[in-house]
Amino acid sequence: MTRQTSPIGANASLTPLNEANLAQLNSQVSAPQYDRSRLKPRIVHVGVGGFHRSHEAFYTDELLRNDRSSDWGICGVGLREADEKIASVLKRQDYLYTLIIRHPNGTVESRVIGSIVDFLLGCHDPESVIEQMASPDTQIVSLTITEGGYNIDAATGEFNWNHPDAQHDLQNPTTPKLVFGFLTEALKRRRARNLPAFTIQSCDNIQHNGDLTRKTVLGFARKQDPELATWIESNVCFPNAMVDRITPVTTQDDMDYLVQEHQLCDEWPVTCEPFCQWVVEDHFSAGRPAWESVGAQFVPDVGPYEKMKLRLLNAGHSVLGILGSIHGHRTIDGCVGDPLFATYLRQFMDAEVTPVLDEVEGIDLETYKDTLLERFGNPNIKDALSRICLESSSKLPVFLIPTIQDNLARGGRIELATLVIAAWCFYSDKQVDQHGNPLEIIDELKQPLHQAAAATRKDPLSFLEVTEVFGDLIQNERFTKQYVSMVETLYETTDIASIMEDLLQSGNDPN
Ligand code: CS2
Repeated sequence: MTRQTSPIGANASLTPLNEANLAQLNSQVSAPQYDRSRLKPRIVHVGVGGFHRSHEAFYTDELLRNDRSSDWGICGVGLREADEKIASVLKRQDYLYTLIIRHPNGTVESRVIGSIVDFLLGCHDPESVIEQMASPDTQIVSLTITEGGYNIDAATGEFNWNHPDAQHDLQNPTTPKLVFGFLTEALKRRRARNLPAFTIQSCDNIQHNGDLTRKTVLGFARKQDPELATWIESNVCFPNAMVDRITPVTTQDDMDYLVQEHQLCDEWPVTCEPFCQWVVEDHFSAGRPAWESVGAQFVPDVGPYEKMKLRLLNAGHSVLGILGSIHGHRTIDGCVGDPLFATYLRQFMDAEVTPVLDEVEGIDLETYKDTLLERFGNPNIKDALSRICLESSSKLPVFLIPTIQDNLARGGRIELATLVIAAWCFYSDKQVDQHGNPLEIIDELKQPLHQAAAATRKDPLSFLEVTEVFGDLIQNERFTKQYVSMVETLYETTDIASIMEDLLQSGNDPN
């Protein structure tokens, strides 16, 4: 086989990543040895971001490497115009990409993942996506659509049917925009064709992600065809799952690393930490890969695992993300390298989160928290706070606000979490750190949050009036009293570190 070289003339020995070049890769790059041509797109995955590529696609690649008889391939799907880039990069690379696993001690593993075998763009060709989902090959449709993709209004806890895309999908079921529209139409066709249902498997950071997906898909189906809804109810499984692997945004440095170390030209590799966890409920409508043979855990009830991970890891990220951004930190490892932030995070976990968690079988919470701090501190994972703070309006109602609510209900401590809400108000209002450097805020609710936050001087509770984020938190006097005093101090001093220090001090105070 002749090696295809890169058109970049300056470095004639650069190898572009594609199927034809797999056998020629530098021996330090671990390439799939299995025959990709016999894989079937049995999994359709919606949302092929970094996380899917470091997690489900990685587990599936590992399985294919270990079991040559397995033919579980993945067809990636993007639904938005923003997915055009990943669609074209993956196509050029025969759907291959490199996973760069960076260990804390500096060891780096580069591994080409081969489990994705196709990619479709729903925004350009919805029919192709619906038909792929409706194909007899498809046994699982999995989703990484982000917390916001579930479109839940925190004020009601329900799907927001007023969303223009939801209205569009109900009126145009064969050209949908939202994943729920695609799923409903595909299931409708499977039922009409007497094909078995597929499993819908959420891989997002949401408590009871499967149950929530089920509720929304049933809602869509009911509004169109109640009999279809009944069929879905008895045929489609929606396993809940806890997913975990820290996956920062890919940077130019990642691409340069592959070029320099391995003469490999990958247009969109993914970097991640070595840690990886997937805990899934074992309800599948039409079979599943033997992911347990490559480390996934199948359990009867994922609830306690999900809650532990969302409330400690994801909320921990948000605590560092918002407080750290105001302080002027840029990355998660930068934050935990600062003793004040590391201590604050640990106290938040110990004093406010641990008391509201349930027993988690086989997990010692103290060890779990120690491991989180080590993972966050991995100096080779430069996880930017801008990624963590991205779409905070759909993260905090899942990661942090429920802990405040639980503690309000049980008379537990709320101070450390409340400062994060007060700081988020300041962050949304000022949009700069305390040194005046601009903060890059990407959030669907950026404008309404900014407006509400900017009115704080006149009405200290104005930020909490964004009820689609805060629900009825504004009604709780204990919370609002604490919140107002923190907002006032923050606006007066703008010194987040000294407020954090004071809180830690008062938390240690025996009185
Ligand atoms: C992060 C997550 O988005 C966030 O704010 O907390 O992406 C986190 O890195 C992953 O859930 C880790 O499994």
